[in-house]
Amino acid sequence: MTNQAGKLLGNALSRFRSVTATMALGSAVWVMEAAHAVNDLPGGPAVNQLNFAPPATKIAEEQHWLHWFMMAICAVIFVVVFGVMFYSIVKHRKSVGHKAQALSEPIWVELGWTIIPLLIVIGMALPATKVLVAQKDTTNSDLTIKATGMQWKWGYDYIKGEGEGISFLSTLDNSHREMSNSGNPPATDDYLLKVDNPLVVPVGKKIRIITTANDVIHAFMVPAFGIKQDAIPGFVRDTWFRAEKTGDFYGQCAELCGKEHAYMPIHVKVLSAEAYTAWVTEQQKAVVAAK
Ligand SMILES: [Cu+2]
Repeated sequence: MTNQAGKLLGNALSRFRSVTATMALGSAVWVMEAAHAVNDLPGGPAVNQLNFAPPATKIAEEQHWLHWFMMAICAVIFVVVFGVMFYSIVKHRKSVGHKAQALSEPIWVELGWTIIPLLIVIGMALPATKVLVAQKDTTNSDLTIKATGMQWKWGYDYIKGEGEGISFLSTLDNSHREMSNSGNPPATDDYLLKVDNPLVVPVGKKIRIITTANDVIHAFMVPAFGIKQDAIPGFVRDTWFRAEKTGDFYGQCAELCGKEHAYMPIHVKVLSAEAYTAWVTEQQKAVVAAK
């Protein structure tokens, strides 16, 4: 009986060992494959990305600056406050003979710990408010485009400016849908970010994006432009960007909107002024041909 139990235990152990070995090998292969096959996507996510997306607008640049500015202030406060605290705790501990002192709440301490944090908060709020106000200023745009969130695609209507009247839907590219459905997608740089019709805009122009939705709340987000605006059914919200360089920039719906929330990417193609004019002409020709 004991012999049998020992045998069973031995079998179980060796099976466990081979399963863990296979798992370790499998994950090592997976990590290596991923590291070799997926590359950074310019204008989109990068492999092992830790920081924000490289900025493509002035606003996004200022957001980065603010982020690191605040981070530095918080880090300094953290080190100073905890440094003084732990120094005091260790240096003046009871076991080395220190006794608690009765304090009469000196006024200079109270003033100090009220005024200094107040100044720090003001110092942080001023530059933040400046950027926030600039972010919300959608006046004097060169181009106005309405982005309508739908389960699960985006509709773009060029409302004002060059290209007025152009209107199309932008959905996930079918090949990416198939990759996702397969349950084992191959390593792809722009996985689930490829669309049939990207949003096309000219470089260096102020683009106002009006957001709304047809069904549930979605959100229009393009990290490289530093924009993220809810698209709410029955409401109109707006945001703006001025791309500093041409290229492809990627974003996604940023408000959980249902089972295919991950399948409504945003691809913005920023073209030179001439290329944009050519694109507009081509689009308008297509509209005339369709009539
Ligand atoms: Cu959505």
